[in-house]
This record gives sequence, structure tokens and C-alpha cells, in this order.
Amino acid sequence: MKKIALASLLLQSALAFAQPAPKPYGATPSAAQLNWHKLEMYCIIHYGVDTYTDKEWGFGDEDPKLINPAKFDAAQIVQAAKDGGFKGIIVVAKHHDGLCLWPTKTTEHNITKATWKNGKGDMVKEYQLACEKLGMQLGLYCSPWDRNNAFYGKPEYLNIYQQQLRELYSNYGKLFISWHDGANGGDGYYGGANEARKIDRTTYYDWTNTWAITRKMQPGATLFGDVGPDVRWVGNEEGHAGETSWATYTPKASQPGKEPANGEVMYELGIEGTRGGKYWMPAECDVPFRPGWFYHASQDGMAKSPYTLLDLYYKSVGRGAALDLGLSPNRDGVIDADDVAKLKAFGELLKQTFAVNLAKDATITASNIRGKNSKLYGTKFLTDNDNFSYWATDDKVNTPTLTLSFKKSVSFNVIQLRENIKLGQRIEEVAVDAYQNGEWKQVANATSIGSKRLIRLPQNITASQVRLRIVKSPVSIALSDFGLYKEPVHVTAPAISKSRSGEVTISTDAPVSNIYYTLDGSTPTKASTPYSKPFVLTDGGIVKAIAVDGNQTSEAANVKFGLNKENWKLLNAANNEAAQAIDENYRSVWSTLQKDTSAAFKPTELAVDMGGAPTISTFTYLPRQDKKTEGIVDRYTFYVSDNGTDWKEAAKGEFSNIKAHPVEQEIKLNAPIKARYFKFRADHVISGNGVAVAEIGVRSK
Ligand code: FUL
Repeated sequence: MKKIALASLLLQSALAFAQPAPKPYGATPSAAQLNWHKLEMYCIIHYGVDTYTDKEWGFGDEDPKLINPAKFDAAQIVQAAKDGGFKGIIVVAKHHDGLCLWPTKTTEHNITKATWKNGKGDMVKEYQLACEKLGMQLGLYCSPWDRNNAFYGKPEYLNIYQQQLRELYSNYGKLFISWHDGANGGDGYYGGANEARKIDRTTYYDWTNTWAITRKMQPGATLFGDVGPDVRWVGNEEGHAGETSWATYTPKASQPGKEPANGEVMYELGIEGTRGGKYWMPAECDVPFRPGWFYHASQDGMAKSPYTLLDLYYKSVGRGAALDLGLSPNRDGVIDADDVAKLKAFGELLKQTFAVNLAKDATITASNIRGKNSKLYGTKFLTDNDNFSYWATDDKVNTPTLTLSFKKSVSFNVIQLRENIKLGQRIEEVAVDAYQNGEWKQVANATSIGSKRLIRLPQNITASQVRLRIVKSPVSIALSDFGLYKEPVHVTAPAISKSRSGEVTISTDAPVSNIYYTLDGSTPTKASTPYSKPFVLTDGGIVKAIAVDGNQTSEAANVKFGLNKENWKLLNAANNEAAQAIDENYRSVWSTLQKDTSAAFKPTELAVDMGGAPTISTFTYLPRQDKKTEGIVDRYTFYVSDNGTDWKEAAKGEFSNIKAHPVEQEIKLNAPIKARYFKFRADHVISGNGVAVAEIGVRSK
């Protein structure tokens, strides 16, 4: 027996010798990156003083005593992520407000000054223990920008920041990622100075030596940032990579003559990466579960639906990137029940969708197998669930074909392809054909494959044979996976829209038997009001709707509307185009941007006569939605008036994080107030010499 085993071993190694593995192509992943790829999805947790002040970026002057969660439970938070199918969490240990959630020695501004546990607690520790208990990996975020620290902007701060990283790297076990934010410099408290502090983003943090600390103390961790160096920011906070997204990347500086650095890159390149780029630097797609990164009671019930998350999964993980979903523990220190339920439903949906790989039932033939050695490089490796065992072709064979034949036709709507990325990202383009009614028909094509490529077809395909054609590749093929899956049948949530005259329409793409809706914020059921025709919603509010067909019920669509704008008139607008800011059309933009680049920005106002005198409690601002940043307002003042002449300030502040995350901003007024007129003043813009406003609105509740 032993002899036979030895002989076959010798034979196998002789064959392997005769037919060595393909040479790696281009940049390849490190061990830390391979671990990161395996995770696919993780959650970033934002909790801190902002949770209590209702802000997205704290100024740095907040009292740590605000931190007093009655039920803080790291295990509840980590479990919620786990139930959603996420494999790790990143704890925001310090956000831009500077409050450290662990007992650091570097600053007084930390958890020991909190009300929580009489200052004896360590939140980061509790997360670490919960992760260990639940088998989840841990990552940490420590904001370089610190609006509290008196030394920020001065040379002394670098040492403080690096020391904070050292503490985090030495006391909380093995980390899978160290997350470095690019938003830095600007105004803040800075130990009471209350001023703006500018830094040179390319040099201030001495990234080369700062990263060296991570490498030394946490060799298993990846480094995330705008320029990686291990994982790149995708360039948006919407949770998706490009349809084409290469794992390789060569970052470029945004200003000529500068070195690319965090906060100093051409972000727009992150979405696709660089074919043949210098580094293996796949994308991370971060997106908050709710509209904001931190908890805001006004966003209760607004977490993304399971199908929205599934869509983002296809557009991130399915494009070789990772999905980093932002969870926001509430003021009690736990994840809200509605958010928990949605995460769970998403986890179930993923499991159901990917439970059965239909390709396992097929006989798979390849037009070429490396060295004709199917034992080492055959097609059986395509369905064995091992990302690194693979089907390979001979060195000169770059455009082979795989054919899957089924005894009985199969129906699918998802195609999965994976390369053995230890050998680099090789394939450039593929096409998939289905054999239907006696002929081959192309049903899909895709570019960048890499660690995982999911193609979601718009309809189910039923076929007896399926063919994969590698259309373009500079080198031979090393494909580790081929999968065919079918999503469970479901009814899609309806779309809800409102016209300028306040008419609400609820519709579905395909006919359904019924639509039901509510106006009181509750989740609609089959007992709610049936929808038959558009209705008028004068004072705005929340509309929720479900579609029902047979025994299938959709997810609930959920939209919050402001006061009706039908009778609104501009008072003293800078130009007539200002009407575009109150036309209920987010695509039309009121712009005062001028071609003359020497012109400087001046505060710009929009005053509106609302006709009646409603009580208003919040105002909303939707920045331009066309991915450009010129004219996006980041500081405002909001006034109200009874006569259009005497104005009273009702709110003033900054729209934090609006550059990276240009979603609708809802700002609470100092107090609800009855008024006939309002005035929105843009005090500052991110860039450009004028404003670009998609929509301004007001809400009464
Ligand atoms: C951004 C920050 O400015 C946001 O507040 C948030 O923390 C997000 C994950 O990263 O750059």
C-alpha cells in the first residue's frame, strides 16, 4: 500500500514538474490581503459624542460625559453584523471629534472621562472580546484629523497620533485592517483655539513611518486609505465599485507635482482601479446602512432594505471589492430593532441565493487543459469551493472555452467567476452563452474578474448548456470557480414620488395585484390602505408602501417628504435659475458658478415666500447629484421671517462629510417655528466660486 502511495506521489510530482503552474501575472496579493479578500463583507461601527449631539462630525469641544449608553452591548452589535453575513467589524475608536473610546494615555479626552461605567470602561476591549466570542475579525479606525487636540496641525501631534496607533495595535489582539481616513485639516476646537488649521496632507502624517508601525506591530493587518497601500478607497460612500474594477491600482495625486497621499488623490480613479497597475490594491466600498454614519433618531426606519443591500453586494463583492457597511448604535448603545431585522433578512437572502451552485450538476469540458493534466489543472476544481485550486490552460492558450452540459435544463440569474488571485488578475474579458432552442445565445459579458465576479442577469435564463468564452487575456488562464445560482423569486418594492403640487404616486415596474400604504410611519400590511390613485400630501410626511402579488409581499418602500412647494415664490433670488432649487426635481440645479475662475465665492442667499405660515422644524438641502463638487455648500445659515424683511436666525452650522457623501441633509432648527418666509444662506462651498443647489425644502415634523 505504502509503495503504491509513494509511486503515485512521485508520479504526481513528476507531472507537476513537467507542467509547472502558470507564472504569476502582474502584482499579486500579500497574505494580509488574501485574508481581507476572504472576508468580503464587514461593518464599520460609528458611535460617540455625535450619537448624542445629532452630528456627523463633532467639533471637538463635546463633553465626554455625553457618553452614557444605558445598554451598551458589543456582542449585540457584533451579532447583528454576523447575522447579516458580515465577517468582521471595524470600530471607530476615535472619530474627527477626537474622543478616544479606549483609555488612552495620549490625551485626557477619552472614555475615562465618560459617564459610562464611571469612566472605568473600555469600549474597544468590549468589541474585541465580543469578536473573539463570535468568531468575527476586528479592525480599527483612528482618525488622523483630531478636532479636539491642541497640538493638531503642529509637529507634536504626529507623535500623539502614532502613539494612539501603537496603543491600539498592542492591546486589542490581531487586527485585519487599520483604517486611515482621508478627511483632514479644517476648523475645530483644538484645545480651545477654535480656529482653522491647515496641514500638508502629503507630508504631515509621515505615512511611510506611520505605516511602518502597522507593519511591525500588526503584520497580518491590511492598511486602508485613499492610497491604500493595501486596500484603496473606492472614491464614493455609496457602496459600489465600477462595473469594471481592477484589483491593481496606481494612485495619482490630485495636484501636479505632488505625491499621491490620503486626501491628495484623484478619487475618481479608485472606482475602476488601473489595469496592470503597480500595486495589488483592491477597492473597499464603504456605505452607511442608514443615511448617516452616526445614529440620528430622525433616520429611524431608514436603514437600507435587504434587497438594496443585495444589490450593493453584487456591485461591491461581485466586482472583486469588499463591502464595508456602516452600523450606527443608538443612544442606548445598541443597534435598533429595525436595523437588526433588516440585517438578518439580508443574511438569509444571501444564504438562499448562494445555497446551490447549479454548475455542480454539469459535465464541464474545456477546450484546453494545461499539459492535458486534468488531475492538476482540470475543470473539477471549478466547483470545489476552493478559491485557490484552479483550472489552467497552456501558456499560449489565452482565449479558451468552457462548456457546461446539463442532463436537465437549469434556470439561473447569477453567474460567478473567480480567478486564483495568487497568480494575479489575468483575465480581461469574458462572454457567457446559453444554449436555448437549438442555438447558442450570448447572455452576458464582463471585464475584470479577479477574486470574485458576479454577473446578475436581468431575468432567469433556462438552458441545457452554458458556455464561458474567455475573450481577452494577456496570459494563460487560472480560473478557480464557476458558479450558477438563482435568486429566490420576489416582488420588488414600489417606487414613491411626489410632484410639486404635492401629488403622491406609488408605482411598480411590473403589474402586481395590490399596493398598500401608510402615512403614520408604521410598516404597511395587507390591512393598510389600498392604493388606487395618486393622492395629495400637503404637509409632507412619511409614506411607506408595499406591493403584493399572490402570496409574495415586497419590502416596504419608505420616503420622507417635505412641505408642499406649490405656492412657493422666490423673494430676492440671485437669479431666476434659483427656482430650480424649489422645483421638486433633484436633477435640475440652481447654479451661480461662474466661468471666470478668478471670481471668488461670496455668501449667496435664497429667500422664499411659502404663501401660508406653516410651523417648520427642519430644513433640507440636497447638493448637486452629478458627482461634481463645485458649488456644494458645506456651511450654512438658515433664517425665518414673518414679513420677509426682518430675519431671525433659526440654524447655523456645517454640513459635515458632504464632499464624500453628498446625500440630502436634514437640519433641525433651534426650535420649531411658525413662519411665512425662510432664507437659506450658503456661507461656504467645498470648491468653486458659486453655489450648486439641487433642492431646498422644509419639514414640519
Ligand atoms: C469619512 C469620514 O469623514 C466620515 O465621517 C465617516 O467616518 C467615513 C467612514 O469616513 O471619511
